[in-house]
Amino acid sequence: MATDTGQFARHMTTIERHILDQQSAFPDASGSLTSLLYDIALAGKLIASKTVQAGLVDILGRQGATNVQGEDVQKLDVYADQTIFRLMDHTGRLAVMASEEHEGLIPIPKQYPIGNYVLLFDPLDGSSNIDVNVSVGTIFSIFRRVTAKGPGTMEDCLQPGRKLVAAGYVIYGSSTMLVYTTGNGVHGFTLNRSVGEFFLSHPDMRMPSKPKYYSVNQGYERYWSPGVLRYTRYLQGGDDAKSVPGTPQPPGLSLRYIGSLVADFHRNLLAGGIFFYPADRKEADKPHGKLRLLYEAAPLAFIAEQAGGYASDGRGNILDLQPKELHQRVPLFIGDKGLVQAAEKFVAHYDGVK
Ligand code: P6P
Repeated sequence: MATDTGQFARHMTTIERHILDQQSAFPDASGSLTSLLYDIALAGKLIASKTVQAGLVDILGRQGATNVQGEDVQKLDVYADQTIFRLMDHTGRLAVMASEEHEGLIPIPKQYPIGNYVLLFDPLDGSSNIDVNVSVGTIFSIFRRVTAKGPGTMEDCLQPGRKLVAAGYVIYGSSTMLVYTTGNGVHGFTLNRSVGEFFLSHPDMRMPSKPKYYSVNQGYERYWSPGVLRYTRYLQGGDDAKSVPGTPQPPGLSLRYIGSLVADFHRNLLAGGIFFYPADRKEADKPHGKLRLLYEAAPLAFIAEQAGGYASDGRGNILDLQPKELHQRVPLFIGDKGLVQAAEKFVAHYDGVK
C-alpha cells in the first residue's frame, strides 16, 4: 500500500509543491526564488500553448526583423521573449534581466520595485526549427545580484556559471517538459495540458552510465581542428578510431543531431551521450563556436553537472568561465562526463593546450 501511495504522491507532485519542498532546503529562503520559478513555469505554459498552435494561428513565418545574432526572428520568438518579460518585470524579484534576443540589459521599469535576483534567458532556442515542427526550448539562468542596491548592472549579469542559483529549460516537443536544478539534483516535470499543471515525472534525473549517442553537425567537419576531427572518429569507433593516452576504448556511438540544442541535450540527458558544437579553425567564421555562454552553455552545464555529467569548452569547465560580454560565444562539449573529459584530452593532444 505504501508503494501505491508513494507512486500516487509522485505523480501528483506539482512543480509548485516541488519548488516549495526544495525551498525548505534553504532555511533563509525568502520565497522569492520559489515565486520566480513559479513564474517561469507559467511562462512555459503560455509559450507551450502557442507552440502547439503555431501552424494554426499564423504565428509561423518570419517577423521580418533580425536579432542580435543576425538570425531571422520568428513571431514565436517575439511572443516568448515578451511573455517572459511581462511576467517578470513587475514582481519585485528581479534587479535586471537579459535575453538572447536583446543586445543589451533589460532594466526593470522604473515604476516597479527592484529585487535581488538576475534572470538571463533564451526565450526560444532552436526557433529556426519551428516551421518544420521540430522541438524547441526556453533556457533560463538565475543568479543573485552582486551589486548592493539599485537597478541591476552588467556586473550582475556577467557571472560565472559556478554562481548560478538555479537553471533550467522548458522543451516544447511531443510533450512539454520543464527540467530544472537549484543545486539539489535535476528534476523533470511534464505538462498535463488538460489541467494546465506541470507534474513531477522525472525525479532526480541522472545521465545514464552507458552513453548511446553523439550529437554534432558533421556538415562543418571541414572547419574543425585536428583534435575535434580525431575525437569524432574516436566516438564513431570505426577502423580509423584511435584513443589518446588517458581515454577509454572508442565507444562506437550512434549519431543523433536535431539542430535544436535543448532537444539534443534533453535526449542525451535521458538516453546518455554527448553533444558538441566546437570552435571552427581561426580562419573560418565561428572561431569561438556558435553557442552563447550565458544563455545556453552555462545553464545547461549546471544541469549536466547536477545530473552527473560535465560541460567543457574543450579546455576546461564551462562553469568556471568568467563571461566578458552578454553574447559571448564558446565552444561546447556537454553530456557524459567521461566522453567530455576525453574530448579535452583529444584537443590537448592534437591542438595543444592554449
Ligand atoms: P547549426 C539553434 O539555432 C542553435 O542555436 C541551437 O539550438 C542548435 O544546437 C544550433 O544552433 C544548431 O546550429 O549550425 O548546426 O544549425
